[in-house]
Amino acid sequence: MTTQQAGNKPSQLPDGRDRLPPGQRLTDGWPVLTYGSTPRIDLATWEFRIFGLVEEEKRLSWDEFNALPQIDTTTDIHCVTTWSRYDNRWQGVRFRDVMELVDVLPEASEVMFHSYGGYTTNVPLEELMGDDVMFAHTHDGQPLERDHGGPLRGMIAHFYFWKSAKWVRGIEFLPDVRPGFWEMYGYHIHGDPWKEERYVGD
Ligand SMILES: Nc1nc2c(c(=O)[nH]1)N[C@H]1C(S)=C(S)[C@@H](COP(=O)(O)O)O[C@H]1N2
Ligand SMILES: [Mo]
Repeated sequence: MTTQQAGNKPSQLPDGRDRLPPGQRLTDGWPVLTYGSTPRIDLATWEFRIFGLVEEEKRLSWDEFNALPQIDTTTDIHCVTTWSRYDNRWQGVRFRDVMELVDVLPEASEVMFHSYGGYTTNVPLEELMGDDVMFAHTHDGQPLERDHGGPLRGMIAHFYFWKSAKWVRGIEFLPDVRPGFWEMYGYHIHGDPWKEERYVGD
């Protein structure tokens, strides 16, 4: 991994926090971090399921998903293994716009992301309402590579990158906090990089 030049890049976020969270270092490359193997996904049978605490469950085909309003946004990646990568340009669909397709029951407070291959990760619902919380199919102008989660991955810039589920295939609304895959194996249940919520006990 090479070190990215921090030179011309803004070093603070609009709210005054350091752009680079504590204990992180910049990289130009984009490492692949997958537990297990990359699933093979056929777009003809690809399906996105919205379920759990919803009035009525909903399933979307690839075409239906891509017919949703599209956004274009640029975010930083922060991996818990300490690499960060600035200025990733993503295109895809905002989380809020997916959620709007169903009536979420009032008792829902948490979301579990589910992936092809069995990976899961949990995030509090209220922390998914931001403009740049999305499902991405395009990175830096190219269709997302399979190893990086193509055809579709979650992208949540304000958490460590394990919260951004590759090969995402559904969201489940839940009444309480349940640990996802890495959260069950000792990663922090919340995962805020600026608070260094890396592992259990941090
Ligand atoms: N489905 C799935 N999503 C996943 C993972 C995984 O193993 N499976 N790894 C997570 C972790 S720990 C990280 S750091 C990022 C890595 O994404 P990348 O391989 O595109 O860099 O994906 C996250 N999403
Ligand atoms: Mo990670």
